[in-house]
Amino acid sequence: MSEFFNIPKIQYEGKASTNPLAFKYYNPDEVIGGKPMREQLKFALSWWHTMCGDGTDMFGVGTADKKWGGSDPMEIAKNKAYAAFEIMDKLSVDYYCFHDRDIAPEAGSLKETNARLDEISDVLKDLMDKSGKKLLWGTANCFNNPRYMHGAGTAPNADVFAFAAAQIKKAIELTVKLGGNGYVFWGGREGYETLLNTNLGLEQDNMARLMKMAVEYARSIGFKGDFYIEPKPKEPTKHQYDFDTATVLGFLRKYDLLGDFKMNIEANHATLAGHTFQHELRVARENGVFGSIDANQGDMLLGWDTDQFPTNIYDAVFCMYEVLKAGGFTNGGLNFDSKARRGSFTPEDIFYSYIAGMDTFALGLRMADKLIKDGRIDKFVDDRYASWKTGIGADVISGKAKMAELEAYALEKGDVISAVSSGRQEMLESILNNVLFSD
Ligand code: XUL
Ligand code: CO
Repeated sequence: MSEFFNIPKIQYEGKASTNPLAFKYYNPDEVIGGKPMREQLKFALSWWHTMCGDGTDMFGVGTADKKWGGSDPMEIAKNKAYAAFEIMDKLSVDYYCFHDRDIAPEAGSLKETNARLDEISDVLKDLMDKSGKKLLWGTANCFNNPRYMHGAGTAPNADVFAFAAAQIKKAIELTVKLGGNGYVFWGGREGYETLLNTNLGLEQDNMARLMKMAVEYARSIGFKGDFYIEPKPKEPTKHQYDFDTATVLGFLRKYDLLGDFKMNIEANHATLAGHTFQHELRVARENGVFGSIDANQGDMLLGWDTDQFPTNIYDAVFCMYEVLKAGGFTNGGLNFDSKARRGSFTPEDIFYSYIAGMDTFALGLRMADKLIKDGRIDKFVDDRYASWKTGIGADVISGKAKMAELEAYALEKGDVISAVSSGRQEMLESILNNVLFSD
């Protein structure tokens, strides 16, 4: 494999190391919580940010060179693949994720574009066979091209819907060809700017139609993995239909899609929706739709999707706590939908960024495992709900107690204030810090 980076393979050196090009907490084969860290964390590289994103924003051009030494579009696309596999190898990242347009640029017609995808996916397949790296999930970029300015699956125009369907069909074929166990729908422009020009009901019905067709087709060509919806409340549209996990759950139930779909929860999308990352994961877990994770973080002082590499330890602990409580990842994993800052533009910054994110989640996993083993917080929560296990609580749960029985019970008690106990939030926060930072 050609060398794009003058950087050695990143080794685990432990927390005392001061080497910036070493892992302090991520030790891939160390067993934590019953499985090697690489299996608990299932880290994935995001093709779009890492291989394509050059730092372009609405105020300026790119700052990082992401041509990877190529000059024509297909040479660049191939070099991206070689460079990506070098990054994955050197960082011990076992998975990757892509949008169709990240791995090969669009050509003059759909037919030509698809031929490019065939060519590049052969290169990817070959690299995967040689390296053992895997595809976590694939997706279609149905938001960049001007044809999707009013949406794709929710476009007001049926031709645009048909084009999006064709693109998704091909992206599913690529996902199957590359052995991916996940297919993501992120509703790029599936939302609206103003209700003055929008038929909200038809748009959502059509999105569900597209998803049903996608499932039917994927199953017919042997896809056994999970479909994911990635909730996001706003950006690029003012109101995205997949606002948050609860909203998406309502959609999946209404259109009878729950059997095939789970959530791909993104940290920064959760905070844009006014939730914590853990809230979104908990809602997904409690409703049996916890699937995969896009790991990143936002800046609490900014109101947009900054997609920063995650370095907040508390968030990582709470996330990995939910993952462990969900029984670990099945088809999903932890994709870094994260980009180095525009000012962090050198090739080494890619490595520093991934090391920061991976070590944060590795530490999060170690600490979440400690928290669960410590058991004080779980026990407190259990005890707090003890009244549901016996007496009137158990009768409510079994259905024995109805309104009349509950009234009789309350009348007999006269008052129930003596049964109410403290929530002990501060004590629990202190226990949390004690468990996390006790050595
Ligand atoms: C955009 C975003 C996407 C999805 C995949 O906010 O997160 O990159 O993860 O389409
Ligand atoms: Co994402």
